[in-house]
Amino acid sequence: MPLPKAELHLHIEGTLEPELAFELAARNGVELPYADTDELGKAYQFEDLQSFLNLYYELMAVLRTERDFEDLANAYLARAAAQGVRHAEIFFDPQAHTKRGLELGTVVEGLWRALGGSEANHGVSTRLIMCFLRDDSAESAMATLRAAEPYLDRITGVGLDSAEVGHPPVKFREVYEAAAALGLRRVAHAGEEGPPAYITEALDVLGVERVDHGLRCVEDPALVDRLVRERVPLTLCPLSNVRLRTVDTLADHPLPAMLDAGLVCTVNSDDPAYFGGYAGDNFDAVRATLGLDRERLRELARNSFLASFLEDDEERRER
Ligand code: ES4
Ligand code: ZN
Repeated sequence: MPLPKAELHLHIEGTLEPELAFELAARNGVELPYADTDELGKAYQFEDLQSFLNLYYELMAVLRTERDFEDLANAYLARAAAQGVRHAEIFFDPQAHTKRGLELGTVVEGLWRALGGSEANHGVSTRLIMCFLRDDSAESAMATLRAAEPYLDRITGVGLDSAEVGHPPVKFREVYEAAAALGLRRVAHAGEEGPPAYITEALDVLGVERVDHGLRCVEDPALVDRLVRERVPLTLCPLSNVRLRTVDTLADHPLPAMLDAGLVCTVNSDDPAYFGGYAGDNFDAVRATLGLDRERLRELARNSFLASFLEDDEERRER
């Protein structure tokens, strides 16, 4: 039995497996610039975040209808459940779809067809977090927030993702203020490729409750002290860090030192179809390569529920 865990850092578009990409391409008459899954597979060698994002956005072209988003989410939920995920807080990128001409409603309704039945069908409770693309303008993010207002009964929070360097959190100050005023929870990617100062800014300017990645905090001891003191959860993604060359090898990952320092770490999969594994695979990898013992793995799983946006009574029921 895999350890029960919550997944807090998962881009639903990043769960698009090559086989499903080709199936949806055929269903929708979308032409992919790859002959088959073998040829596509060769495109999964990434240099950095941007080289991954290029493929990630390219393959999204196959997602066209509510049913596509439903199938995508159901495929993820089934895989996650098999790896012990009992609760998933799922990111999606509205602008990546609306800029291709899709309606926001197609995305949200399609995802909801799967998420609405997830507890019954997969034994996984869910929350939906919409992310703003930080390499798009703040105006576009604000327009996206406004367009999402009819769907806010289905959306728990907002996040910030895509190309980090050169797009500091402060760019989205007003958007996050407006999101908070709507009662939305707030998270943001920070300190993946960007500097530790972006983590501080996400906390102080955007008011985030969790930091996605947050890996580069280790370069700033004063920031680590603060994150420990304030018990700010970090949603780490070890296999993602290896594939995007944020760390040299998994053996070099600072997770053990971060746990020893008292940081509230969680282990997540980010974009599992691209980075070589789902949540359980990430747990297995850190156990095998970083030598984390049972107690540490249980701490990671416990942290994942404590850092989730489940209410206290729901949290007890999940475990
Ligand atoms: C992402 Cl790994 C990562 N970082 C930033 N933005 C993203 N969107 C999807 N995956
Ligand atoms: Zn991410």
